[in-house]
Amino acid sequence: MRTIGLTFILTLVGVLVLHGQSSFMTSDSVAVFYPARFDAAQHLPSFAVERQLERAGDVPDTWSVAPVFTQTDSTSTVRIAIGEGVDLYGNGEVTGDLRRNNTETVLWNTDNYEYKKHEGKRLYQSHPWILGVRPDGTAFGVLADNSWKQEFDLHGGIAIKSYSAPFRVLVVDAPSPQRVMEKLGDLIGTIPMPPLWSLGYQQSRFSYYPADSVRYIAKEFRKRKIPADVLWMDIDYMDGYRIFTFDPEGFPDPKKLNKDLHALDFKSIYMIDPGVKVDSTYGIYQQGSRGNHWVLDADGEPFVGEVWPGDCVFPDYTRPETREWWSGLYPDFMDLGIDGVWNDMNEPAVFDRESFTIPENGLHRGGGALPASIHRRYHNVYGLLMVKASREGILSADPDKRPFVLSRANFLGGQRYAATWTGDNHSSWEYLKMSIPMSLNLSLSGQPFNGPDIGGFTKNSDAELLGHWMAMGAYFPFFRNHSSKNTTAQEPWAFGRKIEDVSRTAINRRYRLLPYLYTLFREAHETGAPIMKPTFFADIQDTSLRDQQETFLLGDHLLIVPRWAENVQLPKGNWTDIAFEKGDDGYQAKVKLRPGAIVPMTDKVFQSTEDYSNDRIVLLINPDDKGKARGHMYSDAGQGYGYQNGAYALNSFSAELTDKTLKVTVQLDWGVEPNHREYRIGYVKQGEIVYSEWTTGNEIILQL
Ligand code: NBV
Repeated sequence: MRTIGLTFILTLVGVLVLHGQSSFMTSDSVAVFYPARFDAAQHLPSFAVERQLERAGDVPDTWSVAPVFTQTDSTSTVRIAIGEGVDLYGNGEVTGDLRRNNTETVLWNTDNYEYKKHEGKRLYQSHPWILGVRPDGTAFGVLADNSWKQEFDLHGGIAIKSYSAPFRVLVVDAPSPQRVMEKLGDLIGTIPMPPLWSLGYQQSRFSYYPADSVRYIAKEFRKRKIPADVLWMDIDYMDGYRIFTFDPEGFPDPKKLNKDLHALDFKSIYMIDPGVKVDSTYGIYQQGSRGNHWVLDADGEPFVGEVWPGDCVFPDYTRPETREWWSGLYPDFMDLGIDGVWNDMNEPAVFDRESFTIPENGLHRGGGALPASIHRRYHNVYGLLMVKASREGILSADPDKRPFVLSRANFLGGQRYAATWTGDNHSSWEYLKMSIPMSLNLSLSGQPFNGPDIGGFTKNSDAELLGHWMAMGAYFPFFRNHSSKNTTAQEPWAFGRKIEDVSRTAINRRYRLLPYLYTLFREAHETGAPIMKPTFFADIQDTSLRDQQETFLLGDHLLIVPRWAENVQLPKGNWTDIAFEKGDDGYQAKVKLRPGAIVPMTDKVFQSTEDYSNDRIVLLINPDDKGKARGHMYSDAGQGYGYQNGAYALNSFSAELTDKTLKVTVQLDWGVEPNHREYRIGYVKQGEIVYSEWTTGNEIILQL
């Protein structure tokens, strides 16, 4: 154990520099630093870190990223010096630039309409995590293992000030940012394998009402041959916003609605908020009150605050009994044929309080390993605990199905339970552009399954904006168009034929790329790798790419360049454009294939993942300057857990270009050889794709 002296040195008046700290290595690249007087009861068990931190050795003297702890009566601060030229990323869901140097972020989950409150410096989620990338491409990560209210200040270094007792800090140091992300995945866990359908295009609106308007939307998609997988039910489906109920007029028969949607190959997702209406005649309120499930105010009475239904009480998810009760509400609900759940307002948002949430002195009773404490400690994990319970409930309803939960609030580590979207953005070019760095920083904070409201939530979208947003959104991990009440309709056809065609083309591309995208989700699940990655991941030593935020990588092989992008610096090498269609509508993003890459794509488009098949795969190939290329593809049933017992295939592809041929060898690395799969080469040259014949064997040859 490395101990940096045992004396507390008084520096400024009332500020202690704690030199009694201890530290150890917990693996070859992860160090953990404990402040002196660390009180485990104030911070553990951790919500972010899943792994047991066992001592594997001393922190070497050469270790460069070392926190310095200081303390006042009410705050604890950690300062970490960073070297010259280090670029900072992460901090979760943030507005502004991709590079986080010289920014401040408050971690206090906040319902932030249009990101306008607090200058957009606190949003719906909290990720006490920073990724630092040095000029030479080596990298480090800093994880403040702390759920309390805290502030990150990245001016000239990293300073984290928490309104709590001193907390421990984990530091990862690795040869590349990619390795740091894997280490993060190892520490905080990764996303569960999502159902394949959740990678499809999704259409939402606050709210489609009544049920027939949902049916209408479903039919329009099919009639117009615009692929889509999911329709979303926002709060108006409920009876007076009472969760787990249905409006008797607008949604009298949800089971029938879901059946009708399934017949059209649509999945349905319904919203569930945490606030439970105070109404003595309402079953959920009665049950929750009997079970003592509500968060308490400072006087020990159930805290009552206003949300959509009027006065509400809020489940105290720190209590194991309450989580169990909450989980238990889902089986009957899911039994109506509901496919997924959308947990909104779970910061939690409370309308009639100046702080817009439960007061910091509200009381949570905890239980199990979690101690009772005030809301200031548990506020940032309220959403995480909620979606954990939601997910468990959905899974118990049907253990053979992969649950899908979307959450607005969350915390570092919460990707284990729910995907996310970036809340109430605005239909404008500013927000369209902002959505790239936002999604990238979330992706660099352990949450790969995310995306914005495509088209923008508030105010009116327009043809140009929607066209460009659809054309770019097709490459975000989560691809859902959503808009607010009293705004112009925003379905792909809402602005006429031209934008409908643009949208269809973009969505078609997405569906064709599903074999590749699904492989990326598998990788994220296995290793914690982001799906959407910053452009600089293509060449971590090229510091001129570090602030590129109009372009992004989808996996390692595709670089997405939106059509509106102006400040574009490409990574070195021959990244070649994939010509997905004949002609150019002027909206579709440029999709560039990395030199040396092979990307699997389907040979045709599907109207939904229900009729998706990967029996015929086109291998898009861009040989590098040595004539070589590689790639791989993961496939399984797209649903269920058979993959855990070997029902999957991981194929790898390697290509070699000679004067006369382009030859690909297909190999099965793991799993079971997929039946009847046919492959064909798609040799990507600038402006065209040259195809081989279809082949069933392990060798595919394109004669040149
Ligand atoms: O449930 C309504 C909306 C929802 O559409 C949106 O996506 C959430 O971010 N919800 C917020 C409540 C308030 C919207 C003004």
